[in-house]
Amino acid sequence: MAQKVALITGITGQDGAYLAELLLAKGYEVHGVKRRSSSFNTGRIEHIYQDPHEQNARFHLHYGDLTDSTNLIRLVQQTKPDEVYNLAAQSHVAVSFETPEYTANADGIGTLRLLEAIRILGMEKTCRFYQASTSELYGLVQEVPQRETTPFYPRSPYAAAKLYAYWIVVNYREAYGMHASNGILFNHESPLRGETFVTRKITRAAAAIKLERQEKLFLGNLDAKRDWGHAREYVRGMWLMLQQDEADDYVLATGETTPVRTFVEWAFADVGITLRWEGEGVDEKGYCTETGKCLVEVDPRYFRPTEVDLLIGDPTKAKEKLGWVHETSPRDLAREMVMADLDVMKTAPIGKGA
Ligand code: NDP
Ligand code: GDR
Repeated sequence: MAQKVALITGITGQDGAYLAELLLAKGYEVHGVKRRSSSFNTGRIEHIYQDPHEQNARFHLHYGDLTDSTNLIRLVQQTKPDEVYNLAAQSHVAVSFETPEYTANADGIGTLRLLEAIRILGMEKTCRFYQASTSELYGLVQEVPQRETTPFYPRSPYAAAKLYAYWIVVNYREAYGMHASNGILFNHESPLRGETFVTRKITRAAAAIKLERQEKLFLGNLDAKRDWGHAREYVRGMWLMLQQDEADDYVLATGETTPVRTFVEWAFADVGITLRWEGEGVDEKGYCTETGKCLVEVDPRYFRPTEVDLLIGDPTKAKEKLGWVHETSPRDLAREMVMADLDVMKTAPIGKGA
């Protein structure tokens, strides 16, 4: 069988790194789109980097941006992919309130640009398309657990942009017969998770506080509940979606939900620190040790103008049609991330502003 070619946008992100690893292991030729940055932004894919001068290199990086149509057309034309995975996005929900127009441009219209590039080049019948859709589409709770048929109610500029992307993918499937699928993925984390998402912020801080490199952790809403799975397992689900005879939309989730505050307790327990909730209010104290040292405090600056309170997914369709199941529980995920951050934090800069 001829070697398959994949084009991945968002290659420098958490999912891009795991997906590239998976596809290379399956024998694909992989092309990744990265943005120009004033500093190195390829830390997550260093271990699979191949020198372009090497003969038979199967991993190639290209500069690009979802806000640049001509760039996307050229990349699709040059690489002639069998499968396109659109993972690129301004993916931070809180940041989308600060940069709503850019988020709409990259996450919403960016998806349209990529679909159009495929269509303009006459590849709509040969090139399969994966769209990184999200459980944020469910937003304000309409039904639990959330499944493919649950109505959407986006609660952020990010979710509204992803809603457009979701529907334009469905439309290109119906209008042009494209093999285009939405993966409605619930939160997935890993040691490669971006440092400003809540799980990684917590595991890094627990490790840094244990190593006496940080005094305190400031967080926002501790009562939000999320369905957290392992990113490595979720990228396998993306690939499975594109191997089906028919394109379709699928939820990937664990079916278990956990409050942010429980994740805090787990992470600190994993570094050997037992925390007690001392409450909020005038004497706001947050989470403190038995000796009265308060290590985790709530800072309203991290509250969102509109919040998504509860996410819990029902992955039955993915299990029945794709044979996809998650393996790592949220509890084990937290432990894996903490252990990895204990190593990282021995040498890494702490980083301000997360
Ligand atoms: P990350 O934030 O880790 O990665 C996002 C990637 O997109 C990075 O490579 C980033 O580049 C790139 N990017 C951002 N803006 C642009 C742009 N304008 N043009 C080209 N590339 C761009 O996200 P994840 O890996 O966690 O998520 C992957 C995708 O899945 C995203 O679309 C996200 O919205 C979606 N998603 C994620 C979930 C999760 O829990 N992780 C759940 C559901 C959906 P750079 O490194 O230069 O910033
Ligand atoms: P989310 O992930 O918004 O679900 O989007 P994030 O980890 O940012 O927030 C999860 C929940 O934790 C609460 N929270 C905090 N969040 C951050 N980032 N920082 C804090 O200090 C903090 N304190 C409390 C949040 O309010 C929220 O309720 C992620 C992204 O990967 C999206 O791209 C993806 O689509 C969804 O997951 C599914």
